Amino acid sequence: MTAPSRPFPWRPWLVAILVVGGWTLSRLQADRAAVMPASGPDHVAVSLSGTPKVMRETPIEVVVSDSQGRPVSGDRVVVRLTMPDMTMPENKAIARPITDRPGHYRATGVFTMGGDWEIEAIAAHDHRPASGRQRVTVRL
Ligand SMILES: [Cu+2]
Repeated sequence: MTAPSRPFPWRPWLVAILVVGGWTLSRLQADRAAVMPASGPDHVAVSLSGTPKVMRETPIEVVVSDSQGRPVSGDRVVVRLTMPDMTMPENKAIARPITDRPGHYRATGVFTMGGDWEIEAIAAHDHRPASGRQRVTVRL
């Protein structure tokens, strides 16, 4: 007499597949997180030299550094000029790297009217964007 044929034990196999699959998925996600450089929240400092005047080209200097204070070169840096108290047409400028000064960028902005402005510099590259702001009052 032959032993009664037992059905194939699916259940342990299913459990094993789910466990291995879940582990693989979590590994993939960990790898993806590792690809993003852990440069921390970068520091973006905005400064003006001198007092800006309406409708004059104004040099705006931006310094980008990482969480350890080291200069970050090779970023794409955009400067946005807005007025906190009103809606204005878009006013943007690209900040270009300053030769021989790592982490330093310079843009030329034009404040189109007198009043309180905010300068925001956004730096991005292979890290998540970081930004810095500076308020300034522009006189006629
Ligand atoms: Cu305005």
